[in-house]
Amino acid sequence: VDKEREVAFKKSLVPPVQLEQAMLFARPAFSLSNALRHSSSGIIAEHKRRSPSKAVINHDTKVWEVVKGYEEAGVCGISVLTDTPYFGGSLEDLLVARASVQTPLLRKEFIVDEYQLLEAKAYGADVILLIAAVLTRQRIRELSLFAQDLGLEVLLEVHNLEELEKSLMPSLDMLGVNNRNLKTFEVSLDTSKELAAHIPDEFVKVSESGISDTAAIKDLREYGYRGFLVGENFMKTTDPGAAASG
Ligand code: IGP
Repeated sequence: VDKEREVAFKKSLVPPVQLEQAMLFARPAFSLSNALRHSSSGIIAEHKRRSPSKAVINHDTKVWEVVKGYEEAGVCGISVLTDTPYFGGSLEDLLVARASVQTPLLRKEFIVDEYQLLEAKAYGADVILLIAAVLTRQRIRELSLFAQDLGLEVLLEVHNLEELEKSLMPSLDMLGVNNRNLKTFEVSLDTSKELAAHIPDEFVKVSESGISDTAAIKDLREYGYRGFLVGENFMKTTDPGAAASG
């Protein structure tokens, strides 16, 4: 049954050549890593309706309203969840975001295949996420080189030293430390603090998850972080854009 399902799924996909012909495929990407290097805020704000750890975060606001609000708040980048089963997002959300703002966009997704990178490009992303916990070093290399060829930047996410050491390679642009353990959902900013010294300077350091106030950002900045990925704390309000400008 699994095999049948896989075949049916593959048949339902848009052929790669068609993705490459999408209008957005030809546009030059915005650089998130440069935006972070030159910004004093460093905020990457996320569009997130729900998550495995919190059933409902925000089902009321529209994608375009949220991302426009974020852009007006002056964020460096916007992360758009495209995963449906766990986060209730979609590629359509990414497309709407792309039509609404000129800010670098991250496709937030569990990426395991080159096809998803073609999708990311065709739907207007500038940056893709690779999660070290679910990829071998070989796959990280292949996927990041493929992304680079498409003109997409790569944010590589780690949660511990082992994942970090296995992942370091020149084809990555940004190193993200996830403060949330994806298995236990436990959040601790100490994860970012402990790993900071092990991340070489050529990578822009990003701290992800559980960031709830400016004091935390100030603290993380001392450890060399230039990017701060914030989802829930903005999305749980009725006006995420206003929360991001606060
Ligand atoms: C945002 P938070 O705690 O501010 O809502 O976290 C972001 O870091 C989180 O959504 C995230 C994520 C991920 C989601 C980090 N890595 C990987 C899905 C997959």
